[in-house]
Amino acid sequence: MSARMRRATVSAPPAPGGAGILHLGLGSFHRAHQAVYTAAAMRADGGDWGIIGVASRSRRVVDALHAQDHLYAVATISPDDASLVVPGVHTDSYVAATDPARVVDDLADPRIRIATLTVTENGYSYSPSTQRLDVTDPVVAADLRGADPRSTIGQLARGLQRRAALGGEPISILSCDNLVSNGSHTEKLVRDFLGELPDAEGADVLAYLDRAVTFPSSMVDRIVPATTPELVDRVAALLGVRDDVPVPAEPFTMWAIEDRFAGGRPAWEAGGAVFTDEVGAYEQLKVRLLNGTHSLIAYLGALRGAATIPDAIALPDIEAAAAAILRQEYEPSVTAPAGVDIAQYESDLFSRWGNSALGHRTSQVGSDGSVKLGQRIPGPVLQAFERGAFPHLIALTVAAYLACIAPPAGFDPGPHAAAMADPARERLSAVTTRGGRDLAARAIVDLQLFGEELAHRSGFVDRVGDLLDTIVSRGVDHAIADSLSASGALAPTTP
Ligand code: CS2
Repeated sequence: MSARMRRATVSAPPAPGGAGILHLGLGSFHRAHQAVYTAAAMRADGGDWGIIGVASRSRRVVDALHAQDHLYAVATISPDDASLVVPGVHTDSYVAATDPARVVDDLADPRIRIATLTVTENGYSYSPSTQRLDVTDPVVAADLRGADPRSTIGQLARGLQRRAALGGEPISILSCDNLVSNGSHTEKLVRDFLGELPDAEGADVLAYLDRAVTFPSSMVDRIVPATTPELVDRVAALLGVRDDVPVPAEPFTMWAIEDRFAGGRPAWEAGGAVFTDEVGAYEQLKVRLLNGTHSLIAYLGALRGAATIPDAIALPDIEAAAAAILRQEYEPSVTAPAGVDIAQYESDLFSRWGNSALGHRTSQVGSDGSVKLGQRIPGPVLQAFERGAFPHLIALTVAAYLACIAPPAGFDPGPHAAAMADPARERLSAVTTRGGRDLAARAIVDLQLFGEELAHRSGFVDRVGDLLDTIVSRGVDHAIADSLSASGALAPTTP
């Protein structure tokens, strides 16, 4: 982070009107995105839309927020500017793991009219192979048996069940995670949960859902790296008080939301949110062009020793691979929403990834690939085959992912890959393979990490395996050059 912090804007003290929103997933992204839009909405239009923030397990942010009257700073950072805002919209916070019953109580409280979610792709207990709620997950199974719920879907379902019993006030559940059709996805999983309950328990709630609960979809976008000790010091110097949990974020921010709110909503448009019927198109654009390419940059970058996304995209062959995947493999798979200029969107992406002041780590973007890639790649792969094209760069993304998360014996993917967390790491590492094709088959065919349809594309599976072998035996730069030349894209000239 190089730019000097210049301005601080502190908004009014926390939500004087009280809380109308319960937010599950009190991480950095929520605090730099939805909270900022909500502060703008309340400044413009008032309303009792304060937010009760629920962290899933960690006490760190909750303890700090309690000690700081729920005030914290968002630092907007670019190479030539940096500024602070203090949203001041949280009225309370707690940890779901230590207070699971309270989540149910809050969801049933008629003052709460929206529940928002940023629980990551991994937080939905979705099984790509059965395409429904993963009822074999022990946490979900315990929630179904009636324990205080600990899975997000269990919390929502049990909260809605209680709310139905207490009078059935309208509420909306708004997913803000990078999932295609995140609203209907969440609704389906909640209905799966309720459908597993004995008839007498489930039926009334399902009728309540039909009558008074909506699940709007939304597309969220803002690059939010993890907080560093350096940021904490810089924010303290500017504010003159210590904030233990400031959040760094890029200047760009976007939120496209379907306007279907059962119990009202804040005037989020005051913060620049777009209310639109085209959320699906926004989501596809973002999840494929931004997130899909982001994954490619993160895995290739980590294998090349790059700690951050800007370091990775500064390498000419990774930049060429990013341009090729964007233009040849992701762009043909999307339809731009009205008013969005794809060429401009793509050129903005390169500046956003290149924001060297942010320090967004390859290990952060590369984490949880087994769940993230399932949102980002299967649609574009299948669409490429329909067009008669072969998605070489998407195959390279998966090969690089496997090289990072399940490195074959004797291959060291380096420290940035080792720092990537992934729920499938153990399942993938446990396989003894005779080579890349075996490992690719294990991930794509046996575990169906990326859904059922890709499992039948043996040409794709084999190509992933072969690229993985190339990474291991000849190096990632050879695999990049091979994919670029196979896709007909020009490889950069090496000095
Ligand atoms: C990233 C996203 O970690 C990742 O997988 O692609 O978190 C990305 O930074 C955000 O979606 C940007 O809105």
